[in-house]
Amino acid sequence: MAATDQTRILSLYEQVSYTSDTGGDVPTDRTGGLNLGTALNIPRGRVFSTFVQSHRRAAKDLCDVLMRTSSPIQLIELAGRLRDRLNENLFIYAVSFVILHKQEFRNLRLPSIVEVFPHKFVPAEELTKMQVTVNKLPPNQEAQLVIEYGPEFASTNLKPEHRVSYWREDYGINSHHWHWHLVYPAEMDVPGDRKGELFYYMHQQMVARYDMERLSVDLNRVEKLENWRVPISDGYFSKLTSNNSGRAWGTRQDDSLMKDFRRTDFGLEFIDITVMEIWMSRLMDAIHQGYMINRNGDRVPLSDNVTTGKLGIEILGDAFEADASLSPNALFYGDLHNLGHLMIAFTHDNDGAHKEEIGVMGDSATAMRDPVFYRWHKFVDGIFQEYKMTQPPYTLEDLSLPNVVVDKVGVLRDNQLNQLTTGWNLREFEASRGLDFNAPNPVMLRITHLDHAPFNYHIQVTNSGAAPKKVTVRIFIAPKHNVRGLEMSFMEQRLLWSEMDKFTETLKPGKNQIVRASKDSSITNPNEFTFRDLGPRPPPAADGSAPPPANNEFNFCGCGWPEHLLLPRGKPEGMTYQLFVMLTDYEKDKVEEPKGPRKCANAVSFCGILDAKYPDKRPMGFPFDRRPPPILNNEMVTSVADYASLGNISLTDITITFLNNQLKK
Ligand code: CUO
Repeated sequence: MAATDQTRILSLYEQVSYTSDTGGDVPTDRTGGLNLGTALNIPRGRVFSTFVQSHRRAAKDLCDVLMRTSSPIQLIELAGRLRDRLNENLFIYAVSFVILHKQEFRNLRLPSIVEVFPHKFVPAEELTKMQVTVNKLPPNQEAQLVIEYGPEFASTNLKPEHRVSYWREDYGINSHHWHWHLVYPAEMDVPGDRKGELFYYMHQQMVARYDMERLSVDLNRVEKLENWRVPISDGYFSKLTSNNSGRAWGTRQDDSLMKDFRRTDFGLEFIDITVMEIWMSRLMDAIHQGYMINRNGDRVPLSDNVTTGKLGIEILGDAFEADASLSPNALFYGDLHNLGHLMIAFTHDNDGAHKEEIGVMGDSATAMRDPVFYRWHKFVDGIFQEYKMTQPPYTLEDLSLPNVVVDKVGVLRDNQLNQLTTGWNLREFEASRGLDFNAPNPVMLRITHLDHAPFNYHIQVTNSGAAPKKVTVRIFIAPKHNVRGLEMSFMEQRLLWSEMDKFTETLKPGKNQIVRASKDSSITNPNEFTFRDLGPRPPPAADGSAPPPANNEFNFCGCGWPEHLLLPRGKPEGMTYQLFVMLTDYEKDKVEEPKGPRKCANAVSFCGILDAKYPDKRPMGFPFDRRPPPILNNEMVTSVADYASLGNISLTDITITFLNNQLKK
């Protein structure tokens, strides 16, 4: 790839909100006579929401045009012509979509969304204060311009929910969520292996991790939002702006009610809560009858025990998310998840009487900041779990692996066994890439975030077979005790298990020692690329030595859980978690993949692999996605320890201690 393509792509992302044009009719000379369909219907300065069907339509219309370009130069040229005419958020979404989904552009990297839209991550007040500082600077004055943000974020600690603000408002999880919905968009006709199932699993895991975090700060697990006719107890005030002119996101007072949707500015039909309840009821009927009904009136069976065709969870995920192009019957099963986001995002102004903007629940880059996000997604997950409970428990054959015994497992950090630590760390972004401060120097943004000291898993395994054996290693953690301090039953703990890593190993006959670094996790994205990372490379040093390698040569597409939140916070006095390690037979897990180099293969567990199949044949979440068998190895199964009675599974207590200071890494 020519470096200039990457550099020129960056110019499309820079200060995208600050072009002067306010939209309107696009003269044909600017579009080259292109038909942009409904893409121009979303005004500049307004929120673009993939939860709104007409916005998805606009994105599809724009992406269809941009996908016809066949080289970076063509894309840069065409997108450059359209940039100041289109809604800024839609524009960035569409250009990013094309870069990710078109084979020819795979070597291009996306800059961090934090730098593209800083106002979606940092309160307007902080940005304005910086602008005032810059304005007061005498001409040519050199000054360090840094906006500090966190760790208290938008909270006061007066309300229990504020204890986890640092987590909900973390830049990394919000950036991950934006990327995930870009990689797996609804109604964009992109091939995505097991997309509906991944929608279920990735969001289930986000809720599991949120619950782990809540237990770290002595909060009970989040409650699902399934009664839409009672007030939502927790309000949310993001203090962010939705555009560069200072327009605020909608807010939600404590104890607000969801109301029938009556806005005309989002191109939607009016939607009643009653209709949402009917859709929920139809999904539940399908789950308990064991099939959905397609548009022809035929039955579409729902089962995860299939050898061909889609798993039931995938069909259900497509219908529920919803993706009208994949749902068996979008008219009948509706658009429940997406419209839930919207109804919640408009509790403050459901009919537009106050001309207020949508709340943060309406944008995938901001939704995870709001406590209600997790209540809504726990409801969504509850429906999926209702389905999972209809599936037969895994059998001894599914769960065990003959001739393989895990002898010992431990995690090591600085030679300390099973003692992990978390604390605070800092990450810098360049705010002046997205916002024009008219400053002499770059304006930096320094965000405080939770982090952990890196560690290694050490796993001792005996292969008593005569031949080498290829296995999949599956690692999860969960808190050992509930909020009352009691050990949990299998079913109470089941949905807390959070995937930490999944990888393959070949065991030689006899003893084996597996060492795996935490930073290699299959769920995480090791880094967010800044403009600087992706920009022109520095010239060779004066002594002729080569410049440091550019950070953009890694296999990376932006999707993935932030590496710094791989571990839950834990407690200052230490908190006990259980580490669950399971080895399964690779011959049963493997998936035949198309040949060719893998691209975007970071974070496969949550993000899959572009242009390839999801690389694990088992249902996602295995083995915790189903209830346990009543009896295993002649013993009743009551807790996870009963799974660990199998030789290929091991359970280890570890302690996570929150140091509450700057972490030394
Ligand atoms: Cu990702 Cu509801 O799907 O936020």
